[in-house]
Amino acid sequence: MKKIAFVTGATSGIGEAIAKALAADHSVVICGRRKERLEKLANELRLNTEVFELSFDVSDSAAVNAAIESLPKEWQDIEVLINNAGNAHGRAPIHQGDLADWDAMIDSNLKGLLYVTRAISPRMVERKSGDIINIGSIAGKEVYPEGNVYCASKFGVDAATNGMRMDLNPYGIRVVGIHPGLVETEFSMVRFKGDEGKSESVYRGITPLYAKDIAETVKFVIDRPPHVTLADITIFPTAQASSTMVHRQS
Ligand code: NDP
Ligand code: 8X3
Repeated sequence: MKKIAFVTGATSGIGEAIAKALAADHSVVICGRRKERLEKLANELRLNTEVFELSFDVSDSAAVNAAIESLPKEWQDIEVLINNAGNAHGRAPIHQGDLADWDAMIDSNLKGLLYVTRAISPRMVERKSGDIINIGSIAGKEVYPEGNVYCASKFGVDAATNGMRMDLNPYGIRVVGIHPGLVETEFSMVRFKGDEGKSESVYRGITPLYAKDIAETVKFVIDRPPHVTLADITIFPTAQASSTMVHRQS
């Protein structure tokens, strides 16, 4: 068995690309709620490596613990944890926000990341070894209008990442925050609840980042020698300069 990587949100977009990139030199645990997608990805990855599928909702702490406890013994020593699962749900001014959307974002993006880390990190501490890579967002560095709660969830991820790095520092565990700008995935279709027009407009007139760009960054981070931690990385498409400044060709 190769070193084990555990990737949340592997059924789509950035997580799927990370699982594919890591499969070259890791055994991978792939996670997500959609079982058919997990199965399809597992069949593809099994051509290159050992794969274990875990279907659970990261926002359900009991389900997170049950899933991780269900791992066979030989899969329990996870060396690389990629906390990627998450989404934006809606985009609205604060006085019109939808409470169910708010709960989904805080519960999955922030609490889910914490639940998974709480379940996996003790064995890293015991072994004094491991990498934890949290996929934050530029939305966790700069707020933007109508991004309120999504931004708050990602600011939370940034704070939690920096806190984890301190707490795990005595054990030689590397903790990394990767904060992408606009990446073309299913993200905007989820955010805008299947509205293709709104979703496409997010990437109109630019060459966005692609999931593979983030996966290559993750691979680069992991492949640094053990004394090097790339603690905090913001990655934009070249057309983007900040959360609110994007140069679009008309
Ligand atoms: P996608 O919608 O393509 O993928 C989201 C993934 O997260 C899916 O695999 C989904 O799996 C999983 N997921 C969402 N909620 C849950 C949950 N409650 N429990 C388990 N899994 C969940 O979007 P991206 O790939 O773009 O997003 C991945 C991460 O990157 C997110 O954290 C997002 O905030 C972040 N990000 C994205 C950017 C972008 O522009 N696309 C920019 C910056 C950050 P399933 O539905 O099967 O459970
Ligand atoms: C996703 C990037 O700018 O849509 O985290 O919030 S943005």
